[in-house]
Amino acid sequence: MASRVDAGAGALLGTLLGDAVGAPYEGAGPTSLAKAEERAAQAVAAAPLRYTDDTELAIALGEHLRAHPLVEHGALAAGILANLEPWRGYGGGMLALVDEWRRGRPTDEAATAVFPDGSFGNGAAMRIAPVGVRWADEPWRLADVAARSASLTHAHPLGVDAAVAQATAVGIATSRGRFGADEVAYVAQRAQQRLLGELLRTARALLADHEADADDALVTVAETLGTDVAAQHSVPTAIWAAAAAGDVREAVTLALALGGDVDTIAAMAGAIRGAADGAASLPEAWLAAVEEPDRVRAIGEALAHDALGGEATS
Ligand code: F2R
Ligand code: MG
Ligand code: MG
Repeated sequence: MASRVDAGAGALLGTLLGDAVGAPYEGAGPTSLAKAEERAAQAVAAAPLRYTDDTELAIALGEHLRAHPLVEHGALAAGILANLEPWRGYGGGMLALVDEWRRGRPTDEAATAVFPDGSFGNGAAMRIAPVGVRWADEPWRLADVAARSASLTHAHPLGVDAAVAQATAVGIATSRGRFGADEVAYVAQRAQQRLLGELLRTARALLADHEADADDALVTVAETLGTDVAAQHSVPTAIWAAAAAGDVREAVTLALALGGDVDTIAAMAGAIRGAADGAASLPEAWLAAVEEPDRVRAIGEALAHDALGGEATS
């Protein structure tokens, strides 16, 4: 089993690798595993690989959690604004929301200014790995902090609950050092929203049919769970991919084969698998190809240290 510090680094670096290797193929249709492996190799060969909003927001949240382990909306919004580079490819609702913050709108009002019932995009879930690392040993606090992080930008009940599910997956992968069918069942049991719980249970059932080289089964997964930007679809799909894969490289390759919101599904699956297997399991060639691996690794390691007894101030 990976050390806790290595698991923390693995979760954050898994986010970065999945995002950066998947980004060139965001929006692509499903493809074979063989083609997906080719695509991953092509992406890595085109180094330096840029990360997108998924990692930029995970960095902002991770840095925020060092000072505010329980999440403070005003400070998190300020951290997101300070870090934000719009060219990295943000959701339209997210960009409209940050404009509301810039205009001085209170964060609780801004959360429902763009979509009256809040966003159910996967933006809160894709950035949540730092919460899973920081609160891996305290599942109730983990859920509470993940929900507070999500509700700043993705206030729809499905946007919040899917972010909690993704954080729970990273947390259980961190504390158990594994992520398989039992862990998917654990995450599904904790879902509050009926639709999300059903899709997570379906993801668990689909694992029983998965064979490592079966392209037809992948099409079934993509069609049954969904690969679009809605959190209730892409989070169960990422959780399936993490449990079906043997390591981060395979999880990212599965996301490439599934198609759709590839960078985000790969980032979320990569975070879970990276937490389970640790940073030592990550492909060196991929780490050498991506932007800012040292900064991202340091955040994951620091959060793991905090979880093991560092200062918690608010
Ligand atoms: N935005 C992208 N990719 C497109 C641009 C990439 C291109 N390469 C470029 O550089 O321009 N990817 C990123 O966005 C996704 C995360 O989005 P997030 O943060 O959740 O944004 P948003 O806008 O809140 O939600 C996304 C869309 O979902 C629909 N939606 C959400 N809530 C809704 C509601 N209550 N009612 C109706 N529709 C709702 C809307 O269409 C939102 O725009 C990730 O893929 C990330 O990689
Ligand atoms: Mg993205
Ligand atoms: Mg995406």
